[in-house]
Amino acid sequence: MSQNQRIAERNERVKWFLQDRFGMFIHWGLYAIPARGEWVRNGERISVEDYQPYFDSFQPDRYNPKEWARAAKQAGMKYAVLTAKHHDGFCLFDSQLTDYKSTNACGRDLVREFLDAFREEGLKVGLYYSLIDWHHEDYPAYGDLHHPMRDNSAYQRDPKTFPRYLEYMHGQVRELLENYGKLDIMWFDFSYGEMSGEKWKATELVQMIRDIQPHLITDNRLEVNHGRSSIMTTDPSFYAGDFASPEQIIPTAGLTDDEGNSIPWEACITLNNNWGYAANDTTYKSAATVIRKLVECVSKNGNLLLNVGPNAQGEIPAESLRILAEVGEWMQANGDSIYGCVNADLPKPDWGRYTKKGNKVYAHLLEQNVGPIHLPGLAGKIKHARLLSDGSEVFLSLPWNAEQFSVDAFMNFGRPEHYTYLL
Ligand code: FUL
Repeated sequence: MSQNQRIAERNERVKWFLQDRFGMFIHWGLYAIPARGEWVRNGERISVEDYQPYFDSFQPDRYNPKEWARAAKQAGMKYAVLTAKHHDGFCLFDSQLTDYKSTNACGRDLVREFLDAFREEGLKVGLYYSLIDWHHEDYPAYGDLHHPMRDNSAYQRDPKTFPRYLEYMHGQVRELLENYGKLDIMWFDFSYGEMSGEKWKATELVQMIRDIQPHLITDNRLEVNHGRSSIMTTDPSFYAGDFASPEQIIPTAGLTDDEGNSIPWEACITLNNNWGYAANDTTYKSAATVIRKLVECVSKNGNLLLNVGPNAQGEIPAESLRILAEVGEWMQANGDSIYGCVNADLPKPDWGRYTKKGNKVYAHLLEQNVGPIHLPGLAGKIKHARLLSDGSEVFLSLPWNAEQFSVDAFMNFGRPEHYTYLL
């Protein structure tokens, strides 16, 4: 298959993804109990034995994924990705290949319940699957790579049996593909050092995906690590995935391939400073900040996957829900400027950003009190301008064909700080 054909097939697969633009990332697992983030076991060098009590006492009685799904939908999100297995190796699904799974801990297949609930709300569904596994005895000690864990003998594993781990890992991906209905995304995480690509038997893995669920899209981390997640390989075999996955950053100018063509990408960003639940982390982003980030992603042809970290009871933290609801209010009124929108191919205005759909340009005024608004690149092209949220006309102090108009009139109405103008 030629490179062009591969790109054409990828473009076909990612159509819905580029349309949907906004998704929910959910990091949930045993680490919600210590409540210090999902890296706690590695970061604090907790041995397998000392981590075991979290498995023994994991009873998320308030887990009601229907509520999660409603919160995501109301926020304007169109898809969601749940950690089926994070680096600690705990499986939130009923794998036949391990005992280290939620059905043994709390008697529930958390992944199946998640999938049922989100599909019922009409959302697309994805599963995060960690390539790294700190629990599996055939997985090399992660400390051999870039973490001090190698000094901890209780933690270390003999890496000689790595092929067995690969069988396990491929087997689990097969279980997810075969036993859980139609999935929309497999979100692999992550490669590092020489552990990338064929070290994971990535070609085989992706072939299995194509054979079982050909429509399904994957991120690029079978090939790259989280620091390099904005990069898409130019490897002609293309197993690296369908979209790039920049982490906690929004690429300055979007992402392109070697030929300068835009590639699909999704920035994954936390709502506070942690992926997994962290009880003391109150550094939440405001709804306005989330909206800005979403607009910025879309204005550069990207998606936003916004993370929440449910607690050990199975609830999304109240503050996260509050922010999501506020984002949802904005999306309710302004979603047209997000879904299916792309880069407007206009100079970036200093007051905000443009997004675009067909012959409509959405002007997102992100700064307050900026005075007369200049519309770079739009001189003579505007037929009319409306406030997207209610359709009212935008008062223009200058003729339609001018490059600037005044929005002072809107500043005094006590409307939210973020306006979307439909031009
Ligand atoms: C990283 C992981 O190590 C983090 O825990 C988190 O899952 C993030 C999305 O990817 O690489």
